[in-house]
Amino acid sequence: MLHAEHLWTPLGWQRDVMLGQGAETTRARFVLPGMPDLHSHAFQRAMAGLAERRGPGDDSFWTWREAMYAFASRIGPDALRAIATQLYVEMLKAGYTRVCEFHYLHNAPDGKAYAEPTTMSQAIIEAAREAGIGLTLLPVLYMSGGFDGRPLNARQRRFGLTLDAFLQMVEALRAQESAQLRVGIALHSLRAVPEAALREVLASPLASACPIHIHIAEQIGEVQDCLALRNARPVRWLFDHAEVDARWCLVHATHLDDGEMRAIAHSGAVAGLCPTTEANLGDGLFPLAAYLGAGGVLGIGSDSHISVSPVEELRWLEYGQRLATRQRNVAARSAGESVGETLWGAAWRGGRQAAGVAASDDSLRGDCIVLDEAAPLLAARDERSVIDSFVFAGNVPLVRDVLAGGEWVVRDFRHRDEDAIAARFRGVVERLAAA
Ligand code: NGQ
Ligand code: ZN
Repeated sequence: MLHAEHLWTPLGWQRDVMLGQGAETTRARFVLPGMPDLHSHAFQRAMAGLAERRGPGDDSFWTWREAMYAFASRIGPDALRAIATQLYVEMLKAGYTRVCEFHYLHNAPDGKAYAEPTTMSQAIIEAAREAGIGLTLLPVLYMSGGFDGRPLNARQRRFGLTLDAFLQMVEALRAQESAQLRVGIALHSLRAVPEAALREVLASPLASACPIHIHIAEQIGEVQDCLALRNARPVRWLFDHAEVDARWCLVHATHLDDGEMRAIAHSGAVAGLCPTTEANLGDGLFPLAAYLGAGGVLGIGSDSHISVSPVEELRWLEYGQRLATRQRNVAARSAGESVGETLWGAAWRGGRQAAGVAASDDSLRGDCIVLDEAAPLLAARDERSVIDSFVFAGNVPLVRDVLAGGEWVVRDFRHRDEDAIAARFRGVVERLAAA
């Protein structure tokens, strides 16, 4: 059991709360709800830092994507499992207690389906189970290589599924659902899912009551292509062709006009923001202040995993706005409101929604993190200041213990199996580097 002297909830601080199970009671000064990571491509963690060298011309999202495709083509199920397990341990230690895995690496490297089509999904499920992180698995539908419906290129064939194969995969995975495993669906992007397929998926009973995620309007190039071929901007087109509601998570949603921004905010859908990846890939800046002003729901994801840290995502979410507007405390809406608390609470609630799990008091108690009250940075911090110090000033790990799904997976900064998991990861990455 854990005795939390101060437990933060989106409704405010609670005093003297008992959490977790077990006979022995430990004490903690500051406890926060664990953050959901609403957007992950786990395999990309193993190439973090390997695409930061200039190529022959100007680099962009699209040149990064070529490097990513080349890397993806070498990942089989064992490598995926080892990489994802290590990543999920790192997530837990950083304060994420649940992950939405936007999973499109379905087929074998030669592009053919595995004899057991869910082989790669199974690797993700096992990784999450071994790490002890909650998983919302989002099998991805990926059918075409552009807005014009062109076929997949050689490197994209690994991602491709027919509509029937996709629905069968969702159904097979759904049979495994539990408290720690939810299965939603994802449409890779408007580029990758033709209109007719979009309509059919959304009409399927398999999509009726689960999270639905899609990459949208991340790059200006996509907005231009969509305008040219479909006569509408991507977010507008989506709202004109689908009932976008609270089941949906619009990942990135970077390039919005005012009407699109309002449409998302009023729909109750989650804007899935991934600030460190969006910065790394040169995507652009989400209109945060206007969106919060319109009552929009948001959550955060680590996406390419160039960084694995909820505080760094939130920090960059706020700092992007400060740099662009030359103002401070942009995410806080009223006098006296803390930016750190506002963002932690908003991203927790929106993240739970995007993950398809309840955001109740109860759910909070099974997924929470204990801050290191002995850290010099937290000296003389109290209920009013601790979350801002954690979010903005932590440069060393401040997450001491982590409870995920009601179990202690991190104690005293150590994950229960971190050495074996890291050794296996190292072996896989060394083999990939040597190949
Ligand atoms: C992905 N990642 O699917 O991994 C994408 C790149 C694409 C981001 N958008 C590929 N950050 O969008 O076509
Ligand atoms: Zn993504």
